[in-house]
Amino acid sequence: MRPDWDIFCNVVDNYGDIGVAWRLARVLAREHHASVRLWVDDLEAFNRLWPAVDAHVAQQQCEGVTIQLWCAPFAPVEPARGVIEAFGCALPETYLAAMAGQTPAPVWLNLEYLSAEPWVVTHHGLPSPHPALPLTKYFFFPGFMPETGGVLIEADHAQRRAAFDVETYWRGLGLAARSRDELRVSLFSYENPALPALLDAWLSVGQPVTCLVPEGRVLPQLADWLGTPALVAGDCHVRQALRVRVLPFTDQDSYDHLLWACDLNFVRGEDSCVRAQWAAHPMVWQAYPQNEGAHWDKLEALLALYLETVPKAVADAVSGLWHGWNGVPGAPDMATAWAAWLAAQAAIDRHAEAWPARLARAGRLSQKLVDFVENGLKSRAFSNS
Ligand code: TRH
Repeated sequence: MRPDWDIFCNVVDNYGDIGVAWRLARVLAREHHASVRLWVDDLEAFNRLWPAVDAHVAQQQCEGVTIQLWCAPFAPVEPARGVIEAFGCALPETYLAAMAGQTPAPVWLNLEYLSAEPWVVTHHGLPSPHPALPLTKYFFFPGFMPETGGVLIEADHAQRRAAFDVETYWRGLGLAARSRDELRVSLFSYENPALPALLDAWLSVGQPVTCLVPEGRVLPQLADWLGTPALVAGDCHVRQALRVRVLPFTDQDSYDHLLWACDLNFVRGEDSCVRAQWAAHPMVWQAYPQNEGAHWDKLEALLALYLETVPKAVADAVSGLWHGWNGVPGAPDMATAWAAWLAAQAAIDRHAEAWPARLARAGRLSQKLVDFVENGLKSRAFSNS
């Protein structure tokens, strides 16, 4: 039977491409009762964030989704009703030809990267006709405004977060309950020149900080600062009031738990940034670094939106720390930025708690995709009749 969705994902680097594609596939299958095929060219990366996926099996079922290894040559299949190429990965030529042969042709979407930049509103949904085939691709932009494609979220996220028992979580990690003035911080980041200065700032303030670091790219730099040859999951190092603990890279749902438990989350890229916003705790975002500081525009756009309604002193404290962490020219040094952030912490907490209500106004990406495809297929059926 013709599936509802084919999602194509080419894992470029890191985990964001597969992270978004997998989250979307799960939501479409579970909440929209859709039949979903997810084509992924790197099952090893997939297995890291969803260990139930077997990296050695070319076709498998997981969470109601059919997972297919995407490899060349591409065997003929009947294309789905809605076809998503995630982040501009080019579809196989034979698959495109099969799409062109269908009546009605599938609704074909390029799912773009999330951005808060204002131009997203006018670019969302724009068509791009194929140069040779009778097919049109539409640019689908996730975003923070109702006029965009919205953001990814599960319908039951708020209930699950409310039911989450933080003390049980800490016990599961082998940690005692948080002491009164202790800060628990998660740190998911790329290599970052600002890291040593942040750690120095934590040490010099002297407030107890427990820093929980999922395995990944930042570990060599962290090991350098700690003066240890290497770090692996399970390692714990204490320097005065700072405790650094390396966590195993977990599945996506368990990573949410870490975000829900911590007082402050350092996140990066796209998916973890959105999850930290839904977690309703303060966050610091490291934008995916691009040439010539192009990512700083994205950073400014999100800051402008995120801080739209907060008093200037609080906004300055948040943006100072984000700027410092992202190496924005003219940013305050990390010691100054951290002191300002601490001084505004209570107000930042309140803002983070209120933010998901604003975020929800953007609408749910999965629902908007479903509507876009249904409307597209209806109008095609109409014009063919
Ligand atoms: O891994 P990333 O840096 O991905 C990036 C960005 O998406 C960027 O925009 C893109 O251009 C680039 O990839 C190619 O960060 P991101 O987007 O937060 O994705 C990480 C995923 O990993 C996310 O789905 C959460 C998940 N994750 C886990 O499942 N377990 C973990 O322990 C951790 C730390 C993350």
